[in-house]
Amino acid sequence: MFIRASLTEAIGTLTLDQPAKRNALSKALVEELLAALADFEKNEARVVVIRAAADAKVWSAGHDISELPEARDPLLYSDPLERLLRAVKTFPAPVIAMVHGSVWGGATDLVLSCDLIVGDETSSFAITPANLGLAYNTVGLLQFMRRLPLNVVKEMFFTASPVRAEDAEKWGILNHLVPAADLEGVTHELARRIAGEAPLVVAAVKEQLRVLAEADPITPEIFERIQDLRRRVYESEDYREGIRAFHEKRKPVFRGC
Ligand code: YXS
Repeated sequence: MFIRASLTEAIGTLTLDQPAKRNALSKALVEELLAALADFEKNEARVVVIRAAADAKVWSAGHDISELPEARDPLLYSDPLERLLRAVKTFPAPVIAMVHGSVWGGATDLVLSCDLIVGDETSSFAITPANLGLAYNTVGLLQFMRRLPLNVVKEMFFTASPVRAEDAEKWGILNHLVPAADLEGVTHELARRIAGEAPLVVAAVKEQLRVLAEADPITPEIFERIQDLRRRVYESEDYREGIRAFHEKRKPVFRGC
């Protein structure tokens, strides 16, 4: 088991707990999260909290790099991480990310796909395709564009640097930045408050906001241009170098080809 799941007073809690791989979102860990979310839906959870174990320094290291395919689109619609992001966005109740520790890559997309985010002073958020030579996907870019100012999105993607907690609050990644000692209390108070509201209204408003926010008309030409741009990246030697460098635990040398 790579996660722990519990449901108390209509509040579901998912705890990422695979410290040996820094809670990397592997297919196996994601399948457990998806199964737990399905169980929460069946048992009519009114709020879900996603968190890491209390002593984790890394909330999640993002996509499991050892599972990233080479020389083809690394983030297909059917990719486990993409399936998880859609499950969180369509879950019929609010999902709160409770963040203690650093968040990397696709895990930052997961946190931004949650409905509310509460972090403490140890929280940081990085999106790292530029570290790997990886072609990020359109749904993911749109998720960032909807949640953050464009200049902030560009700085995060162009630098792949972690956004520290105070900037995460300033830029709107966090709903609330609280001291680590208060993180669990504040998050659960928020969850309890939501769980006490009319669940049909909360579920309908969440889904209405999702379908309205995702109503992006993309013309066929835009679609094909994006595919062309991404194919050049994921078929590049730089992408292969990025993956190789991670496995060899060294800094990649990107040559722009
Ligand atoms: O060497 P062992 O077997 O002990 O395993 C090491 C790492 O290989 C493993 N690990 C990971 N395995 C698969 N996928 C990962 N993302 C991943 N991250 C870590 O966990 C063991 C401990 O790692 P170590 O020694 O580096 O831990 P640390 O405490 O010194 O450093 C923690 C991190 C998170 C700062 C460091 O592990 C790190 O930088 N990890 C990679 C973070 C990252 O770049 N994630 C992006 C993944 S790609 C993704 O999410 C998107 C597709 S995108 O690229 O677009 O953002």
